[in-house]
Amino acid sequence: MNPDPTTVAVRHAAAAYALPGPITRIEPLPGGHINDSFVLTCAAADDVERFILQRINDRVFPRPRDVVENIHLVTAHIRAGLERAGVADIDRRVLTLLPTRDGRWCVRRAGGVWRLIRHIDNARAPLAVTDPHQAEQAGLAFGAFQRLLANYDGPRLVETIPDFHHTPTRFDAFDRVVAEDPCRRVARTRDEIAFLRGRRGLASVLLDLQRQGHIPERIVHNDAKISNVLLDREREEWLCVVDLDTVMPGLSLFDFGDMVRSMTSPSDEDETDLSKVGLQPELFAALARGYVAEAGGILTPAERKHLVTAGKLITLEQAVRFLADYLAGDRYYRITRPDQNLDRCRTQIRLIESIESQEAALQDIVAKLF
Ligand code: GN1
Ligand code: MG
Repeated sequence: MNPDPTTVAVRHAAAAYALPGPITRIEPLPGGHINDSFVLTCAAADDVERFILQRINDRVFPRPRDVVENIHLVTAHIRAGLERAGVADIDRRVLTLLPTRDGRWCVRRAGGVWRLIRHIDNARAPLAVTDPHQAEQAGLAFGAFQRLLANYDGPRLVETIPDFHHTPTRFDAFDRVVAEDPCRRVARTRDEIAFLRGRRGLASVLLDLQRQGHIPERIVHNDAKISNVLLDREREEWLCVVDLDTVMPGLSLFDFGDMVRSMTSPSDEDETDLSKVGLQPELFAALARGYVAEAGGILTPAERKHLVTAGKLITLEQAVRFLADYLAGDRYYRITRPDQNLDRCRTQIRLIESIESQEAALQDIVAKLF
């Protein structure tokens, strides 16, 4: 039997690396919307070793070399900080990007650009938050990530996707696709379009604060969702954050906002039963507690003040992005069923409504943390 083309491509890319032994298993790693990821199991001296080999989507990241260079700079800085702090088990507390045989951070093979990282065993990344403990752990993980990078002093990271969290620009792109309506989907999404446009005033709030000098540029993750947090499988405690593709200069509030978006409703991003979607104050409180415990010390007064606003804003931005992609014909986010991007947009809208209806109570929760 001939191996399928994907297996051939994976093996071809893997051959660029000095693995400890022959590959005994290749499994796709599900979850992401953008890249293709595979878990490789290799025979090693007396056991097996696992790795994650990923093909970077170069429609989304046109300069994959910049992506891996950013990841190298950031993980090396975090590793050094953990070493100085005497943290145990460092290989489980930060990703390890592995070089090719000729010392590069990625390799072009089989029509794609690939990179390899060490797999962290006995860990899992939840798809949705189920209880406050998990929300707190995720807050700690991303808070620590920001704290460890606050004293980064290397070369400025490349903006691999310019204006990634520039919400007004996202709205402009959305307007263009609504006007064009290439798939004739506007008529059936009038309500969603009106909802999002009604909140356009929110789009520039954080960027205005940055322009006025109230919130600083930092190095942030930019995709701070629950499925990018690794928890130890037995202890259910945070280990590190993963998926560092979009680590770039940005605002701390982009990450906190994405956490609110993805960690305060115990539902999947594409849930179709909207009665299951809504911000639960206990999850929000646990998330904010964890985040502030790690990152509180680096936050400016304006960053502290806008934590709730950030949640609403990043959820709005994500709704705009999902709906824009739905209207464009699902060209950016991978889908596994029709209307999935519309469903994703609807969960975000439901969440915005839920945040709006509880805003004062959420502000009280935050105020008590400082
Ligand atoms: C995308 O591929 P994935 O799932 O890590 C997206 C994020 C979105 C997220 C929504 C490069 O991330 O911005 O917030 O989906 N990444 C990119 O789930 O666009
Ligand atoms: Mg991502």
